[in-house]
Amino acid sequence: MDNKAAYYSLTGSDPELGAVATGSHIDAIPYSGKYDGVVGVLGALEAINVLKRSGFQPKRSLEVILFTSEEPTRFGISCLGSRLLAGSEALVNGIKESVDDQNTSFFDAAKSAGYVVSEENLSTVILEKGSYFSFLELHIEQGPLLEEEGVSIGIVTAIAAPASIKVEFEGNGGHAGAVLMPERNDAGLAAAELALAVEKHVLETGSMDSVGTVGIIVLHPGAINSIPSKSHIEIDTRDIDEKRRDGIVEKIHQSSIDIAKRRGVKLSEFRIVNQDPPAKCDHLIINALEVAVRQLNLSHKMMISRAYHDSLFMARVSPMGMIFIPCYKGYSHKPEEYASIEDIANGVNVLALTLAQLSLE
Ligand code: HGY
Ligand code: MN
Ligand code: MN
Ligand code: MN
Repeated sequence: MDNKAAYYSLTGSDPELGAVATGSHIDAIPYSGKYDGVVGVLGALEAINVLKRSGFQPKRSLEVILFTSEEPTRFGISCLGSRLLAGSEALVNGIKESVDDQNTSFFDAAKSAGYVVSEENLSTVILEKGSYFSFLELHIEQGPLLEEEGVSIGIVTAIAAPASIKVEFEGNGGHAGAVLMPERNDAGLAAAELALAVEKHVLETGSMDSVGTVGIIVLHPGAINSIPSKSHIEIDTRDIDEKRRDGIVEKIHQSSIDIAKRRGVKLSEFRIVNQDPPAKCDHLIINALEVAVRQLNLSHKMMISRAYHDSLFMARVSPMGMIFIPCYKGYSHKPEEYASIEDIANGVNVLALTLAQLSLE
């Protein structure tokens, strides 16, 4: 695999063999923390440095990948870089229209960050299946279990299936004083009702693994004394069970149609931005991780990842594994996010030992 996707590497004695890669992302959602993703990028660099400093000679090359735009907040789709690497032709086409909230296109943003990419050559980013022998990502848990149970390392067995939906309602709007209640078709109330419907459909599954969030509701014109004539809602729903998650998406769609009808508003958009399958972690990598945690005498537990990661898409290119470390009260996607230097060091040591094992396979 040539180095265009790898910014840092340790060449193997047999560089023709599929490399072992590791990495994560450094972008973050607004008003959030400093550890989500970054631990997996700096940790990858340090793990390879540790192996270099120790004079370790891998058979398979080791590569670090820094994925762009893992968070959906800038260009409207999650894991943009790893999706492209994993071969999403739909994204190759869709990304051409994408602009951020400063009206900067993806290509302009990529060029200003030094990437040499254009509409013509974007497809060349796509990796052949099997381009890597394995891919491994170190990440904070973004949940409370490891800290609560006093466990040092999480060995991830599977990553939950995420879906995101954009909905728009339109009504007549009008004067907040002069339009009497029976005359109204309030797009804002339609959005509010849909948000509660999302919660209802998620809870209805009866499974703790089903989650749903309405993180964005925008009302137009956004004046206290004007009835919303437009509402824009963004919904995130996930489950480790894909079928159950798809059932939630279907019910949300049906509720959008029913609410629009009942309230006399127009459902002007119902767009599923992504509806991804879950991913299973590879047994060879899980076993290598268990060997590493035992060698380091670290407590560990098998667990699923409720957050999605670039690994969810790298699993489409090569066998994948993830290492979790505890984070303070499980906080993430908020400024209080924190991981201790000891926990990060544990994660990097497990990563280095596992990369070394896999590179000798
Ligand atoms: O939302 C997620 O699961 C990830 O942290 N971006
Ligand atoms: Mn995140
Ligand atoms: Mn992340
Ligand atoms: Mn075990």
